[in-house]
Amino acid sequence: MKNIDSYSHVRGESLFVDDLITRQDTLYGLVFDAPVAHGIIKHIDYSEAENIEGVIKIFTYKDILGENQIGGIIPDEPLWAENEIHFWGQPIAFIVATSEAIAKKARKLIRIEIEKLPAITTAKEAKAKNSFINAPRSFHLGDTDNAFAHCDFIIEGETFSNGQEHLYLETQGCYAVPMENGNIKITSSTQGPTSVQKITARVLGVPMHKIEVDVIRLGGGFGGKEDQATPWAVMAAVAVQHLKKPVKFVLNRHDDLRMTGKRHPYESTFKIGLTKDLKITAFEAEFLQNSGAAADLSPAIAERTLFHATNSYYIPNVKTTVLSCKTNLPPNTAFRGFGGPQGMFVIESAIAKAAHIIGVEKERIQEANLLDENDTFSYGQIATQVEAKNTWRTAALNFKLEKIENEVRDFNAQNTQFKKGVSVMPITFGISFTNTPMNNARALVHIYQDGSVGVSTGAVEMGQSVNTKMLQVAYKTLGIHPSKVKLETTNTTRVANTSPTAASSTADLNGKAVLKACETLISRLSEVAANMLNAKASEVNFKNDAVFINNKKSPITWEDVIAQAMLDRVALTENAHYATPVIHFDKTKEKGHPFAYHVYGTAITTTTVNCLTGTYEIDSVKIIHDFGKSMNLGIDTGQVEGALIQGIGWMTMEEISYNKEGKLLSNALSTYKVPDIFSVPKTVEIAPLETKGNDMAILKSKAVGEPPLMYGIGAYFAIQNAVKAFNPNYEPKFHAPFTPEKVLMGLYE
Ligand code: MTE
Ligand code: LUZ
Ligand code: MOS
Repeated sequence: MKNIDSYSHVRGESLFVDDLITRQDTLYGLVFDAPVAHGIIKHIDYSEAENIEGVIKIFTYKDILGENQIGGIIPDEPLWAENEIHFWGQPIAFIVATSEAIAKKARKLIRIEIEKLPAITTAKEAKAKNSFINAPRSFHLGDTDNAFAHCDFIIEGETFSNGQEHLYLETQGCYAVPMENGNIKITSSTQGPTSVQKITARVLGVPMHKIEVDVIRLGGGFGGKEDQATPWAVMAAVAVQHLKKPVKFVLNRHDDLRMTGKRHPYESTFKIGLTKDLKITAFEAEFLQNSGAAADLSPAIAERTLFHATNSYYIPNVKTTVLSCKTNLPPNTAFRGFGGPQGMFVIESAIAKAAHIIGVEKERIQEANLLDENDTFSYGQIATQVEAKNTWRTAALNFKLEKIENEVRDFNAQNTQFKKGVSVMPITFGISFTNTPMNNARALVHIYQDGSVGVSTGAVEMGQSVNTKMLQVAYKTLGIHPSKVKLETTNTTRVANTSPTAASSTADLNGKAVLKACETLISRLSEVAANMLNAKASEVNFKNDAVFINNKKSPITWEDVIAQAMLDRVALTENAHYATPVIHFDKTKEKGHPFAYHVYGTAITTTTVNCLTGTYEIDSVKIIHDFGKSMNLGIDTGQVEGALIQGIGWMTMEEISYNKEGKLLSNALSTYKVPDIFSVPKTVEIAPLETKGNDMAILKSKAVGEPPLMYGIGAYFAIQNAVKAFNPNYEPKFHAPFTPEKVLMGLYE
């Protein structure tokens, strides 16, 4: 089944926030933000700006009737700065005018005097100055000290992975409209409608029921709208509360790039110990997370770094620590993989360095340490239904890894200007919010009296096609034609108290709720149909828009049963709640069973480096991916492709750059390079692994949104191998992204 939005997308008919028909008295918002990264506000003069014709009001923290506080996990972030500024781009005021152009003109006329303070821009600097978001976290397994004492090889090193801009096609935005009695309806481009509702209520000082949040769909989120869609919606709502007029606020690309956080840059150190037979017996790592100026989701992201610090390997002795370092950058936030990729880059770097020093191929160490059934993760969960070795071996066999390696060797022996490199990248990713209480969802299913169906869930459609999957669950369970099912917008009045659409778990959590609701409706309708046909309810079965008795088609249709149910006064609406069973985690011990299951896979990447220029191409990426039993292979393959390219972008070309003063230099698409059609590997092959599937996954179809991003890490090491093939003096460095500039330096160092 195709994505149900594809027709309206292609015709340009799909609605996003900026497409909404606005009320004629709509006003437009624009943020006035900090022009330095750290400082004390001495004086602000709004008078000139306020005097422009068409400027209605400029809002500051003084206009907040509730709390000036938007922090989610930790209350450490004001909506608008009060006296101190903590990052370049921090919102200070909100200009509301009759047009965007007027608001822009006004913004230029605001005069601000700031006493500058020194800015911290790197995690290392923050650590040196004891500037942290919260206390460090550590995971322990076994005894690393003892294990290192018995190792044949001990290798230490350091790594850096840079941030990443989400670059959702649709920038952040919202439209807030006053309703009666002080109620406000906000249409927001958010992954977290409940967060928007809750934080808006807090800042406005009103109960949550006064705020309705509606989400049609997002033009991409990638984690960037899990927490950071909220401030804009709250600002618009504050203005609505005062002015009683609708306010629309869609950020332009420059403002969005400057004011929003990104993937966290990490500076990390590692120590890895191996025995002669290439078994990794000990691993220690310290991760310095550049959290930015406020917590946002950083503590949860830091936690996931620890969960994925050993990737697909079983290491019996592990000690990992993460420090969320407070700097003067915009608060960094969720981004596909959520700290997992940053952790996995470090263990892969450690293995690469060990391989280089020991003088073996990296793959030999990787393969010797792949996770097996019943191995223990450092957080105490026992690995089951493990497919690490299976995906590795299937990839090696099906894609002829040995042949690829030989061809690369031959090519390199015959060529000097061009060198090829190959890498193998296994992934293991845990599915569930690591914060156990968040693993729940609800669905509201209405069967209308003509037999058509409306489904509401807490899931937000952001291009990942979750609505299509929800529709599949509903029509299959109800036994009706897909055209009878409609997915409603995501709305807090229909489905409340939702977790954000995140952690790749949306289809699992909301899908299980849809399944439950539909099953309850079917059992009720079975009684109705049984009465109509003088049969037993247990003999009734709904299929192809008809009623079957003992699998024999009866003359009664779906519509007939619905009509009878109306006459019998049987409820045609069901609301279901699903909470993931089994999972738990004890933060005091840092042990438990946090994940419903894991997703596995292995990618083989080949690249060609031009050793004259340092430029490179990714020749091919061949992947064996564990989809479980995919409920929609077209959509799931699309997710793997998109995530792979996003991962390659992070590892090779996307270079976020701030200057020493904390000003974003890569502040436009002319200075920030994302993968385009020309940087896509010439060959991408994705094959599903044959497995039994997992019962905790919706219809045994495993979560797919985030895990494949980490295949992109393979590109880094493939390029590194090509550099090694050209320059025998090259000392491997682990400093992503591996841009052509860095490749060139490596080729000639
Ligand atoms: N795919 C598209 N097209 N657009 C997106 O914004 N976000 C990713 C992934 N795939 C995203 C996407 C992220 S970060 C997550 S967590 C998952 O989708 C969320 O959706 P799911 O839980 O339904 O997989
Ligand atoms: N968001 C979150 C996430 O709040 N908790 C998580 O565990 C998570 N994991 C991945 C992506 N987003
Ligand atoms: Mo995805 S980082 O969980 O939004």
